[in-house]
Amino acid sequence: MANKIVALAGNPNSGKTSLFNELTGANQSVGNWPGVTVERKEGHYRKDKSVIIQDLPGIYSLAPYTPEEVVARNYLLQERPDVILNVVDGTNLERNLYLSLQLMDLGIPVVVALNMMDVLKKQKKEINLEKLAYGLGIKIVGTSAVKRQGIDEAIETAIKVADQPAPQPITYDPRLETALKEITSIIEGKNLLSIAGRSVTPETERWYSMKLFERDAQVLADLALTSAEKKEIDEIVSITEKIIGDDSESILINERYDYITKLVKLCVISQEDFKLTLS
Ligand code: BGO
Repeated sequence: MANKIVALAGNPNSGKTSLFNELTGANQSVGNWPGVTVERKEGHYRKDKSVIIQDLPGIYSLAPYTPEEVVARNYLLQERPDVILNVVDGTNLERNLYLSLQLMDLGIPVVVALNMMDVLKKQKKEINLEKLAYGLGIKIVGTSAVKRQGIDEAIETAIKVADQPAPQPITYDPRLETALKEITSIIEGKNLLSIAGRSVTPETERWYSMKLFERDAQVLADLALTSAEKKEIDEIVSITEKIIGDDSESILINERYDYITKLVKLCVISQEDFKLTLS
């Protein structure tokens, strides 16, 4: 059976290193990502050596602004691991889920390891994992990396999910969705200049459409588009900006945060809230 590649992705301080160490034990190698001084760690799952775990740098977003974001994003786009195990700090849910929503748009299966469950317990907070999983449309496993809880379940869930289709992306404001569909119809099947022999596929077209909507210069340069096609995309983006009344990057940021805020309200119960409703 071929090796499975699990990429560990998450915000800085979400507990990714702790989880990686627990998963791999001594089976790890450390180097640098090509061209940058960002540490690269890879290892094998200690219970199944055919599973390769690729630790990605801690990031808040898949924008191409910091060296860490560039490394993580290029790896996910070019290497396309079998599954992403997204480590989420449960005590900082909104900020962490912002990355999760972006990872879900890549067309790669995703599982969330909802970490710091022990801290949440101390804070007398509870997250309804079933509701959260339902709201995101992906599997979620509660973990505590320092207490060594839930770690094997998280990776084993990821290994199973690796053979399943990628998650259905969250759908946003219909005006944004219409723009994304229009961009998709222009770019489907287009060749990617950065990866020989690869093109925009049904799995990746949403990601590329979203990035073009954000006017991501790297993606624009990567797609073999004619100047007429580029102009058409620019018009779609400009019209949508006018209709919604915001710039395209902010439209996407706000849509993601609105979705997350509503979801978190439904899923997080604090004992303080419970006392308030009783009094
Ligand atoms: C320090 N529970 C708790 N309670 N802590 C956790 C958990 C968890 O589930 N997971 C991780 N941590 P990284 P990134 C530290 O280092 O794995 C802690 O950036 C300290 N250090 O132990 O490094 C973990 O790789 C001194 O905490 O995260 C670490 O994603 C005092 O969260 C921190 C207190 O974990 C970040 C904590 C000298």
